[in-house]
Amino acid sequence: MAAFNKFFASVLLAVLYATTATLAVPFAPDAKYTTHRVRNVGRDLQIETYHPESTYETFGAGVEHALSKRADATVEDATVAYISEKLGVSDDNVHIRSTSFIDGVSHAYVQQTVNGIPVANAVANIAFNSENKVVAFGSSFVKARSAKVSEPTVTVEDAIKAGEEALNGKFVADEFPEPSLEYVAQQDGSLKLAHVLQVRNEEAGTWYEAFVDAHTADVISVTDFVSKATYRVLPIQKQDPREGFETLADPQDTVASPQGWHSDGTTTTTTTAGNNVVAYKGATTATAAQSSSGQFIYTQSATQAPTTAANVAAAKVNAFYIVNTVHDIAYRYGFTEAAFNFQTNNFGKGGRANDRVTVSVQDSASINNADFSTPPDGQSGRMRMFLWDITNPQRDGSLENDIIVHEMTHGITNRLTGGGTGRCLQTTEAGGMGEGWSDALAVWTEQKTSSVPDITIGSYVINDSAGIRSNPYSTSASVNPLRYSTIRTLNEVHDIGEVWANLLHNVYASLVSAHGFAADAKTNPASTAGNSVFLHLFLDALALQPCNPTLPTARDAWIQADANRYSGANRCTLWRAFASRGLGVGAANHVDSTSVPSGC
Ligand SMILES: *[C@@H]1O[C@H](CO)[C@@H](O)[C@H](O)[C@H]1NC(C)=O
Ligand SMILES: [Ca+2]
Ligand SMILES: [Zn+2]
Repeated sequence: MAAFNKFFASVLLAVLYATTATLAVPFAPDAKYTTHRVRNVGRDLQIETYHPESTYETFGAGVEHALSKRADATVEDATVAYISEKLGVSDDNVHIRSTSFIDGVSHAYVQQTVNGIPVANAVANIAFNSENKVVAFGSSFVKARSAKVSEPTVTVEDAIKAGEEALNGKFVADEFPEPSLEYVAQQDGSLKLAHVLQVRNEEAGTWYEAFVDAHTADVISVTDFVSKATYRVLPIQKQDPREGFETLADPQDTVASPQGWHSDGTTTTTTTAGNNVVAYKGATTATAAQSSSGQFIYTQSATQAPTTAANVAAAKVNAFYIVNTVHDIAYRYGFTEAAFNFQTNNFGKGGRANDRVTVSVQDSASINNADFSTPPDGQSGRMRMFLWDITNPQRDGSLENDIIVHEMTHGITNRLTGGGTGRCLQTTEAGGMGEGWSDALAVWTEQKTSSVPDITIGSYVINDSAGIRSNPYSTSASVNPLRYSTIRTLNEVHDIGEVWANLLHNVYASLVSAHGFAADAKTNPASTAGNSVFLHLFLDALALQPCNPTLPTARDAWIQADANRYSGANRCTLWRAFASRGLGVGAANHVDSTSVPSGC
């Protein structure tokens, strides 16, 4: 019944959108992509969340800050000095939430505070290059006009009850952080005081951070930790034979995982449970066991149901291998403990520990999909892989590497953007880009040579070579016609993601054309090949970009990442690639520009 209601509500919403679209303001929702997101949550509740727009400036070789001349000034001091001067706020309003250091660039992520209380949706991020100059600054600080000091009149207990009721889930006291008080900036400039607490519903697959008004007990905003992949199913067509299984010896990268994949330095397992990942079906204790000969060998049978014991084990082993491998690759390129990654033991290298990724294979909660929830640094990322019932026997998402990589990338992008809060890819446009990065990294891992073929996602699970997106990713505009301006006609995050992923596909092709391809890029970040350059800029830009980026601000972060790491050597290559699909100089509000800066 609940499912029916939900379905009905979404149909209704679709009809309303359609009606609006035929009226005088066809693209009215467009401007709101960058600051809003409308969500249907819980029982008959629709919440429109507001994120003040992030301003974003990048400074190429960098600009001085007030403490530039002071050799002993810390990143924290320099950040407070820069922001208080730049935004005309007092030092007390600038609270450093986290810092990270990635290959010569120091990042600080900042929360605006008022009366000593954080303003949840008012944040800033700043980056300093190796010469201690400011290279990027993003801010959604607000002018806090009406913030009279007020004690909450709703108790924490009542707020929990209200959040659970409204969002149809549970606050899990022994697992979730203690509720805290934060302000939520409203569009009219006022601040509302809220109890902040997490609410999860295992069956429905929801996991929210709820902002419960501390005076009215209304849920006034949510952070949605779940990135859902709602795969579109296409009519069945012919399919190429799939690539076969291989037996790999010691695939772990011991630079990224110093204790290997089965030890956290204290406990060593002989199962698909380790420092970065636990892969299981049903319960975290139901992991695939290593045989006495030290091998995880389970032969998958394509003609039998995925639920046979051997097939379940093969799925757990493959998911474990892929998530660990993505951990290791991303680690090499900057997604380390101090940059808010997912590990049980951080080996004293900073960041919050005890947050390895949990991977539930053949999760029974759903079908034909997969999802990834990214709570803040210090709480495990949660991946759920489902079966697909388009074929007979059913197919298992855990055996399609691009789906696993796509899901894991949600964890990377949600953690690196905004400094580990999990709060900074929440607007429609930023959420759409989240889907795009996930496809783009999945595609990156599958590249084998310097040729850049057209490529699809999800073709195995639906047994259709066309895959689950509307077009293959392609350098040919006739194969994939998506441009920046296409977003005007789109409402759904995966559709928006296709635009960004195809832009990145073209950026990738340009860099590989300029610098070639290295087969060892996954473990050699020192490579100068184009695929390595691409992945550096990909991760560097995530840490540099503002909270809730747009396509133009994310593009600027790529250009700045190149200035930081390669002294701008790829500036024109990047601009030309972005401009080729409408994201050139001056592209704004989903209006294309094919211009590149003078000199390019
Ligand atoms: C996949 O599609 C092909 C072509 O339509 C079909 O012959 C084959 O039986 C399908 N495989 C499964 C497992 O459904
Ligand atoms: Ca962590
Ligand atoms: Zn996704």
